[in-house]
Amino acid sequence: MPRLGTINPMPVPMQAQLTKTFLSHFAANPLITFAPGRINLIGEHTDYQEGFVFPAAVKQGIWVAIQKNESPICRLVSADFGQEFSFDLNSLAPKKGHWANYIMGMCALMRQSGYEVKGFDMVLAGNIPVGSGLSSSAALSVSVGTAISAIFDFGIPKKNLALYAQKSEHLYAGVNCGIMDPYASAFGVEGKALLLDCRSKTHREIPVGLGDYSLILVNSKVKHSLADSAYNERREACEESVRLLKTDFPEINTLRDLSLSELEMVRAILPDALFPKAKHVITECQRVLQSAKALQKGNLAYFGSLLNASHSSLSQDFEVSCPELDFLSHTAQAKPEVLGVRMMGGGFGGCTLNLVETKSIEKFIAQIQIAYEKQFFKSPEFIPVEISEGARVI
Ligand code: GAF
Repeated sequence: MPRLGTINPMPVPMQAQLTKTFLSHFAANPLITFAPGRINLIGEHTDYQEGFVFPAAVKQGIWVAIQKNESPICRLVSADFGQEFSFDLNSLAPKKGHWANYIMGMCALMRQSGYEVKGFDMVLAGNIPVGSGLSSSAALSVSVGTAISAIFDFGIPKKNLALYAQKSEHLYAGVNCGIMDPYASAFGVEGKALLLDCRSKTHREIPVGLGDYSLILVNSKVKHSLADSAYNERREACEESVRLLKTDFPEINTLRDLSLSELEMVRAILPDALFPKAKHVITECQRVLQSAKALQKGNLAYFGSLLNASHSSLSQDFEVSCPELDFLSHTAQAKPEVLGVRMMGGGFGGCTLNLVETKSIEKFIAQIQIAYEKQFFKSPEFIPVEISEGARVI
């Protein structure tokens, strides 16, 4: 079995723990894979409208240990949950809310594409902070896909793994997500963000040079229970706008195909609830392209202002923020050592992404912590961002 070179090996305690857990449940040494979570510099709720996004892989992620077991049964152990689960490859059906759905979904999608997935034993472990919105589900699916492809020598291209992970999330978890998260997990590059065109599904790597500034995530530690259904509703709202706008613009396929001035020309076509959401998608796509240019020119002040504008648009026009994220953004935006802040990911909880002067980070952490605790009676979590490599066999 070819094993790819070791890049950024997983922390030894994690690797040792995974191998130990594997050996205590199954015989023989497993093959190990890793796939990271992701941040998104800018470009939210644009991927499912075939727009632009600007994500990057992070150092935290999901490890998978796997071996074949010459049967139709897949036996799983989650080291984090201390749980076991098994399923038969001949009767794959989602089990509401279960973590094993992501593994079953990947198997189902691979088999539908003609790959003869057979039984395996698998142990899973991860270090993505819970509820942070760093996309642990995409990391899980991509790590599992990488592992299955490697032990059965399928050689599945990364793009296909990302597409299976997206489809698996639709069919097995009920979230009609876009391609961004699994794509970033699969293709991530150390020190670079991916300027991804979600229509062509191709990307350009853009170095993230931040000079005297650093990126830090502030985890609000909230996840609102209706987040998944609200996400699907936002996607449907965009699709409804496209259906209505096609009367005047028959050539458009998604909101990405429209400029803001075109949208404003036909404002009356859209109900009041839909217009600001369509406006968000169109302006956010522009902000992504402007951000990539700003980063390439080293214009961090402008990049920061685009982050702030993205937050306002997500909060006021797209309505996917929440009081905790608005508070964290507004409090941080008011600080002179902060160039820009916005909520990150699907919304309704998770993290803000902050561009902060490196030498002032300790002060920033102390002040945000006090302010957040005073307002919400809970502590936020601060997560430094290290832009890292994508999925790999270890
Ligand atoms: C979630 C989804 F999974 C992504 O596809 C994307 O739409 C994001 O929310 C919002 O930008 O992470």
